[in-house]
Amino acid sequence: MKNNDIAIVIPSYNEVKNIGILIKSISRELGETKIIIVDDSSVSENKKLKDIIKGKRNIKLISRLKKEGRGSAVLDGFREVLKDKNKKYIFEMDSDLAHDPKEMKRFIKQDNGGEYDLIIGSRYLSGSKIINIAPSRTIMSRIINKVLYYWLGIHISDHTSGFRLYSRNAVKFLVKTKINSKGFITLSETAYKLFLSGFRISEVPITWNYRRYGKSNVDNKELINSLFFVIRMRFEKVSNS
Ligand SMILES: Nc1nc2c(ncn2[C@@H]2O[C@H](COP(=O)(O)OP(=O)(O)OP(=O)(O)O)[C@@H](O)[C@H]2O)c(=O)[nH]1
Ligand SMILES: [Mg+2]
Repeated sequence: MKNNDIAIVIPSYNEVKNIGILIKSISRELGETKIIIVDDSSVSENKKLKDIIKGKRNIKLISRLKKEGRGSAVLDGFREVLKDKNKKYIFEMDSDLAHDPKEMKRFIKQDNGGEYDLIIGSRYLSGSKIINIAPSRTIMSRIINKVLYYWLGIHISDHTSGFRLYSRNAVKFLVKTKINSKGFITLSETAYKLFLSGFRISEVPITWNYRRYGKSNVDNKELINSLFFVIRMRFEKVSNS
């Protein structure tokens, strides 16, 4: 895998403090790899972001200026990636420093030059670590993940991790598929739809850090709504794709 084959899609909402640190650490790991930031912050926050990335030709900023959900942001990023025919491997990661670019090598190694269509960075494998995160948050996440494991019959340990590596084929499939959710639960919907269509899925252990700055975008209401969404999802299967 050459660095020129890789693109990284990063959703962001009020992450100005984190993004500068993140892009430096990505460039330490992968050099001047293509980065697509899909930002939903307000005009003033977005302007600060523009200043941070000024002059960096490998970074493309898509400014939506309205909070439209993590999932829909990543899909917009995917559409942008596909414009460049060279990009064969597409990472997705959070912008709050929860995901460490140093771990990208592990995904690349696991993929072994294209063995998988989706590799999920899992918080729940042996070798995974969760740092500085309140037990109540992890318990809720674990409950959702257990429900998904049995209910959807897709045997992965972490359906809602936003640190992932996709093949170009998987990304092409996802932008053509009807995706019904918009928030973090899109992560489960995309994994499920790839699974139902026979794409090759695997996981690697990751370390999940609590966000360095800023505040969470997920509230209890979204968590509960997401749980009902995935429960209904099984009945819809691929009929709407
Ligand atoms: N573009 C865009 N990005 C979003 C939106 N909601 C969340 N994000 C980004 O998606 C990533 C995950 O959101 P977080 O708020 O960190 O959710 P979380 O990781 O479950 O929660 P905490 O880390 O506890 O805050 C972060 O990088 C956010 O900036 C959104 O509506 N639009
Ligand atoms: Mg986070």
